[in-house]
Amino acid sequence: MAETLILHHNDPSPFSEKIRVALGVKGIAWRSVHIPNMMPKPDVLPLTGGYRRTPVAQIGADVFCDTQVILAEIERIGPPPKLASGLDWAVNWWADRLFFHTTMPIIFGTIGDSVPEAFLKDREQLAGRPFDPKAMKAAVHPLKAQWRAQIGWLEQQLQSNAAWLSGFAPGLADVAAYMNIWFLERNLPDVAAELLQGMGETQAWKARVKAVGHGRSTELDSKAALDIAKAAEPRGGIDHDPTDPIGVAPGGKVFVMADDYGRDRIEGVLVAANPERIVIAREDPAVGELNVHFPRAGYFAGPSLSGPSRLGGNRGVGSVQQAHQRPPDLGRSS
Ligand SMILES: N[C@@H](CCC(=O)N[C@@H](CS)C(=O)NCC(=O)O)C(=O)O
Repeated sequence: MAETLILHHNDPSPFSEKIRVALGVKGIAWRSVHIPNMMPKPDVLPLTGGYRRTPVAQIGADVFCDTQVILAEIERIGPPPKLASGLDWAVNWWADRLFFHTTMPIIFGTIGDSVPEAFLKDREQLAGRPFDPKAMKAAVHPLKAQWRAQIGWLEQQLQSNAAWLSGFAPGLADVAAYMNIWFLERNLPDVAAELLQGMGETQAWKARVKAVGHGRSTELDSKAALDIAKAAEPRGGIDHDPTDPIGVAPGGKVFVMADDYGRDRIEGVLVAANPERIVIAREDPAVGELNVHFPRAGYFAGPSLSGPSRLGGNRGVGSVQQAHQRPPDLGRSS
């Protein structure tokens, strides 16, 4: 049971769909906790220390923030073949950032008028700047051409005798690219059909990825997930790289925050930092002691400037109250 992955997700979330399909590729059993698609998220933040984005995963008392580390865990616990080969992680980065930021404004620029005000306000808080469907509307036309250009790369790869972007079996490149097509198609099926015209290999591949499914999931109540965390011990044995640029030894107090949106500052005690991930220890009355894992690409991390450097005797370090602090020196205006 300790190695069962619990996914905190919701149906419309494209990043969640990426993980659901990755679980399908590996064919592993998982537990499904449905979380709100906007704040408040009272049963998520005690696990994450303030990270609010979707999805989040949990294995016992280890919590994984961001699809990069969730995918790395799926790779670790799932059976062969490997999910990631070649430059799949770089493809995943392109799909998360560049392709997603082409897809998302096409959707919200088109349906913006019908999006509830509360959702727009939430996304404004998430982005730290206006979430402006009117500006996105103006960008829809030029972005459609850019979206199709990126689909053209998939089409070329699939024409070169490959059933999958990752090679001979479905893998990370497939689930990452698919996420964006799924997101557009779910919200704007006509636009997706228009932009996929003539992309026959991509359409056939899309059907193959869809047929992979989501693996075997069983529902779990969000409170039960908190209880599972509380009853478990954070796992050990995570490699620390003493040459890591963070320059903090395990046991030092650190912060982690996303570099793009949802830049909530998460505080904790360094467990390990390596090129793949940074793991911090936190404690919260609702869940006890946890390890919280973040990827390195796309996150700032560094020594925490204030406060004690040890977790012991300091319950609530990195607790939800600190979640919305933004260090002025690390803010990005775009
Ligand atoms: N880099 C993150 C991005 C996740 C992300 O942007 N998720 C969206 C939903 S798909 C989100 O968090 N939206 C706000 C929310 O759900 O509260 C990842 O790979 O997990």
